[in-house]
Amino acid sequence: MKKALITGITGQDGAYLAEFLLAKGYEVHGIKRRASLFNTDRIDHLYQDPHEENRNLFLHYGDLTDSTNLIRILQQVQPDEVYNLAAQSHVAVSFESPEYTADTDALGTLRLLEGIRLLGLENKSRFYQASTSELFGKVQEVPQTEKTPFYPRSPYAAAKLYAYWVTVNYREAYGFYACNGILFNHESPLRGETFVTRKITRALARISLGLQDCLYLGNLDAKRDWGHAKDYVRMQWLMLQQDAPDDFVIATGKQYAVRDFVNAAAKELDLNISWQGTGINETGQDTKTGKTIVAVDPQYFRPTEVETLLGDPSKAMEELKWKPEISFEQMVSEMVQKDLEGAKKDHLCQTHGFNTYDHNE
Ligand code: NDP
Ligand code: GDR
Repeated sequence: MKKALITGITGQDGAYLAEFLLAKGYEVHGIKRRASLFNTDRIDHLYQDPHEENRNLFLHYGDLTDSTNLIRILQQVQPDEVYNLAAQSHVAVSFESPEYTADTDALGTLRLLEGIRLLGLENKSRFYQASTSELFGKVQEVPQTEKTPFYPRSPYAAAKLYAYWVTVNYREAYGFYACNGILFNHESPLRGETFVTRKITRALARISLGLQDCLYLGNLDAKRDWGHAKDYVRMQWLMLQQDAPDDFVIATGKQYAVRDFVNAAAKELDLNISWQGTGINETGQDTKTGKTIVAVDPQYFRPTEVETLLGDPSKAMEELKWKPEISFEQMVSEMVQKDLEGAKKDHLCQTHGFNTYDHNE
């Protein structure tokens, strides 16, 4: 039975990847940060009681900023595959916490690689690094491929740039089987609530039931190549199953603006939005009620923005025989329907006199 170690198992990709690997018969080990709450919502359906026999999912407390515990876990698990998904992954937050972002996303990657090397596991443990389209930042070429030059535009992207290159370096210097997946944005109902897609689907579902008045967003013109997380974790595994390690762009090759995403999510809820104004004065009205349900709030603008990203996944398609199976429309629909379920529960509580609380971030 193969053993996989996933950092960031409590995150969106970690949850999908754990499910995927368990279905393939892996013994899965995940690193989870100590928090004051359980914080395992995304993997609770996979959880197995520690007293159960024949368990195949194990959680270990740890943190990418603590090399001693990373080394201990690596030594204990002796993984065949390490998926480094843990990160302070929010671009806007990285401007607020740049040092922590660098410590986790850049040095955290180094700590893991060095741990593998110190333990002499470089010939055993294949390594996947969660690299990102944010590396392209201020894009130098359209569409972006594995050969497009990088130009990071945030402390997050700069930290991930270090992680990208140190992964390449350990491959070249010490013969690691180490790969970078340069993944473009990927979403799902498990996406964190403060990323733009999930923020939109949650808010519009709540607005459709009268639980919220308005959705406040930043740059509506930003364009992204959005895929589904389920399709992308399959690719993370595929990269570690080849004869030789390499780096791959994973994308859909299609691009939409944030405004397009809002329109697609609204359509799924039978809402129709008419847009007026431009820039910070742009608003979206519900055509049935005339009420403003989308507005721009400049607090969501970033000091430096990545305006447009569009990936070319040809290499992955040709060499790994990968192609995305879930369309943009299917993904939006799945996210909206899941958030509508949650909103309906809140609505039911409220109509029976119970308070529910929500964040509008
Ligand atoms: P999430 O933000 O959903 O999950 C991040 C995970 O990392 C969580 O489990 C989080 O734990 C954990 N984590 C954060 N800081 C630390 C730390 N210091 N030590 C240990 N664990 C930590 O991200 P995604 O699942 O969306 O993304 C997975 C990876 O892929 C990330 O590295 C991200 O940067 C990268 N990526 C994501 C893309 C996307 O579109 N989703 C695209 C390209 C790259 P906790 O639950 O406790 O917060
Ligand atoms: P991104 O994702 O920065 O691309 O990073 P996010 O969803 O946060 O932003 C996408 C674009 O939407 C614009 N935007 C807003 N973003 C947020 N979060 N909230 C808003 O209100 C809002 N309004 C407009 C942003 O300015 C941006 O242009 C994600 C993360 O998962 C990274 O970890 C990953 O590396 C990249 O995708 C690829």
